[in-house]
Amino acid sequence: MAVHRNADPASLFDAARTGDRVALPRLLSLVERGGDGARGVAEIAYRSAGEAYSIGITGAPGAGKSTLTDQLITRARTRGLSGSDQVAVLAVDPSSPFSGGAILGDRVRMQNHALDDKVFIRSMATRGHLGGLAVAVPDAVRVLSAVGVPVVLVETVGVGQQEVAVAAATDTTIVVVNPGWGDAIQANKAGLLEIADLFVINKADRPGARETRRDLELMLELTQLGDWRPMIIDTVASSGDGVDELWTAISDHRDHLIANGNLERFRRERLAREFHQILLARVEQQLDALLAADRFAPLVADMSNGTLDPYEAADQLLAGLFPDV
Ligand SMILES: Nc1nc2c(ncn2[C@@H]2O[C@H](COP(=O)(O)OP(=O)(O)OP(=O)(O)O)[C@@H](O)[C@H]2O)c(=O)[nH]1
Ligand SMILES: [Mg+2]
Repeated sequence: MAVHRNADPASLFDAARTGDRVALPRLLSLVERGGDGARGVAEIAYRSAGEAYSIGITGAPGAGKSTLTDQLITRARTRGLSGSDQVAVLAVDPSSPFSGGAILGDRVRMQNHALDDKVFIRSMATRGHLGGLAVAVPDAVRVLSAVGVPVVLVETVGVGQQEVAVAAATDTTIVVVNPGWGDAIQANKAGLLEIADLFVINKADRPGARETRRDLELMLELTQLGDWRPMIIDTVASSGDGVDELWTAISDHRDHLIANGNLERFRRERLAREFHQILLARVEQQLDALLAADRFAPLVADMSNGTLDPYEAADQLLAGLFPDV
């Protein structure tokens, strides 16, 4: 089915569900761009019960995330999760102003699947989306889910707080470290330890994998764990060694989440966080509007001549914004 450039979200969804390769990128562009277009897409995506299972892959720059993701695509195609064989990848680059396929390195690394029509690869950056990537990426996963994609891999560079939050907003989160002194400690500092469901020591063909495992185990000893103890898996992504074990571990983690009801519970908690992000962004917009309307200036004048303190001023302003609270 050919889709008109200015097609509405509903027809784009219909087309994407029948496998239209143009409609899906268009939907994701709308999500990324934010504004009214994104709202129209979200409205449909939220109402369509999808079953996508999301897997986050994060770690330091160059850790081998894309090479590993490429291997995981193959596992998703051949072994699936609950029998499915389709897979989508979102390669998230918060620092990039480009999107829609501009991350060259990632693309090259996943080239093996370029001609496979059951594999959908998409790069993502934030543009106008209210709430930023922390909301845009889950929205994108929801769109993929709504069009029937069963497995979504989300690759993010685990450097800033925002990126870590994006990686954590998946059903199974994989943290990739490398052998060598201090790598696990760096990951801990970046806040990656607490979000990991699985650790991968990639480039295990290099010396130091045993030491890195020991570091991770030591740090896990010192961490308050829930009822899931993160597994540690050695891989050589460039040859595929250990990737079958990793796929099994992903599947085990998923089974565990389903068995104890945590899959639904964690998804609900993530929704609550997204909702919070959206509200925060909206309130900030309202404040900016007030600022533009010059509601601040008289208050600041009163503060500077000593007739008003900023706390009282905030009370006054907020009472105007939220009269019922
Ligand atoms: N020796 C060795 N090299 C690897 C392995 N996995 C990946 N590499 C190499 O490491 C380099 C970085 O790999 P990428 O997959 O691009 O790493 P990345 O984490 O996606 O990098 P960014 O997206 O730039 O953060 C490439 O040259 C890979 O070929 C491995 O298991 N062993
Ligand atoms: Mg990469």
